[in-house]
Amino acid sequence: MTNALYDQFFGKHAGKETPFLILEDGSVVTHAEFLKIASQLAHVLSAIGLEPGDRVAAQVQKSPMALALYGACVQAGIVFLPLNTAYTVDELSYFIEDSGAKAIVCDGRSEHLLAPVAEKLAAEIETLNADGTGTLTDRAKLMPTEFVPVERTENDLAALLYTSGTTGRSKGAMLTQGNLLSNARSLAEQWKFSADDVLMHALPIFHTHGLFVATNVTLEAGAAMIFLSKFDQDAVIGFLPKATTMMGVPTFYSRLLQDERFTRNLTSHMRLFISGSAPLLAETHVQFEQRTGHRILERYGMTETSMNTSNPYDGERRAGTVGFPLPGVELKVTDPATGVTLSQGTVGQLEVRGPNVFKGYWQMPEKTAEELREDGFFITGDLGKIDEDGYVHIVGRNKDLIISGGYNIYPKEIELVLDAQPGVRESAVIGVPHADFGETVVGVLVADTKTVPDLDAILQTAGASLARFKHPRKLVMVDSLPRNTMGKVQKNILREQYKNAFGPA
Ligand code: MLC
Ligand code: AMP
Repeated sequence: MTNALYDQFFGKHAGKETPFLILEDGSVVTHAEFLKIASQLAHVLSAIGLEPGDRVAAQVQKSPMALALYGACVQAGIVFLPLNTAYTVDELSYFIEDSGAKAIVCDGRSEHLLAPVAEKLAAEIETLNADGTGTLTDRAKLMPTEFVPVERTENDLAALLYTSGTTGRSKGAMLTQGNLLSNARSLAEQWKFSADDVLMHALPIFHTHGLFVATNVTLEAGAAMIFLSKFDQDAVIGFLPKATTMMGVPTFYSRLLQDERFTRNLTSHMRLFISGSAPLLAETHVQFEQRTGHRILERYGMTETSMNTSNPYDGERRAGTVGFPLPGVELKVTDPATGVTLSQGTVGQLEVRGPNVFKGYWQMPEKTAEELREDGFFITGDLGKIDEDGYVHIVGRNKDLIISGGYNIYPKEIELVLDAQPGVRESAVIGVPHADFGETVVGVLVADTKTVPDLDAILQTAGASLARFKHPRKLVMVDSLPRNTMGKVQKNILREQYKNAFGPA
């Protein structure tokens, strides 16, 4: 029987009484205990009637049980579909229906909201609350603590992670066992993770960063994580003396730099700080080194590809760059119009190929064909160049995307909501610099000639269907939107115009 993901990340830790999760209350879940919980959950998934390849959609708060659900899916051959806890029912319904999930796991407080979706799909619904209680846990407790893992090949799906599309319709990125395995192995090696490491884990576990980069690397190395329920500055600073490494989005590091308790002394024992998911300002990199003596290691990845590049562990970590392609990952810079490879130093679109690159978008062959070439290169939508020393620089995006505090926001999705509001003729949504979140959302509205839009009411209505982090932080009225000769809205002009909306850029 083979299930390489199980063997590598879970099975090999059977019986190991070393810490895996160190929790905020000081309690510890060992590797062996974690595997037992995951096995019990795998039994529940089987008892529900889930077959290998079925999808489990989970919108649950971060907890050891929530993480063990991922482990359970790996063992039972189920495709894990984690969902942002900020999503509204409207947003969730789409993901759950599109994936055809056979089971939904949610907080007890959302059960009544998701019950109609579950009914429509004839899906089982189980609850898992932030404190670890719920129907899922009740059932798991009655189950055996060992589960014979289901056979899986490296080409079988392990997870479905939704990423929004430029048309406003989200796409499910199909990640295989092989994608996750190869990436975690490579990262653990590059970043020299060992069983002695303790990772500060303050990221959410519904995205690639917190779930696959942080967790899989820790599991690969047999290391431990300080598993905080969220990024809480006091908790991070309080627990840092117990950590050896940290992973975070740039907002984590810029927030820590604002805290006078975050000193050279506090961080002197740390081995490594890693940043990704959004651009780390060179300025933050420099300030961080001045304050702590550590050079943050910046890496670059995506939901569809996991990690593509990384600054070196031993060599120079160059501020404002994302380092070199990981071993086995090919990266080229191409002309967006022709796909022809450009010469070194020229800015173009970044394309990547390797064992890390996903299998395609769930039930969207046309979208897959648009972005994943037949020869295996994936068109990332990021713009960049490779410098004379081989470092990759990301200089912009060829996709209409805002990244706020590490969360992706697709303007089209918000524009569709704004356009439907009374008094709005049309809208354009842009990202502008923001000191805390890196970028934040501004909605530019053109009024209908007959009605005057009520901006407060618009924000409130938008809030009913869009997750809070997607809400425009500012709405402005203009007479008309700037357009080019083709009639396309020139968002670059708007971005320039509103770049200081939240203070000097
Ligand atoms: C929370 N809010 C946000 C937000 N996070 N708004 C915009 N952008 C965000 N990222 C909302 C809250 O709901 C709240 O609403 C208000 O903003 C202020 O909240 P806060 O207390 O300041 O936020 P906080 O809870 O501290 O969260 C901020 C954060 C969090 C940066 C810690 O967003 C975070 O953990 N981000 C990490 C995202 C991540 O893991 N991305 C990886 C994607 S994978 P109100 O109602 O109070 O105003 C990927 C691939 C790769 O990209 O390469 O890794
Ligand atoms: P997601 O779709 O959430 O996985 O986000 C992936 C996107 O995040 C990439 O396409 C990049 O635009 C961005 N990203 C990730 N890491 C970095 C980084 N280190 N620097 C700049 N952008 C990054």
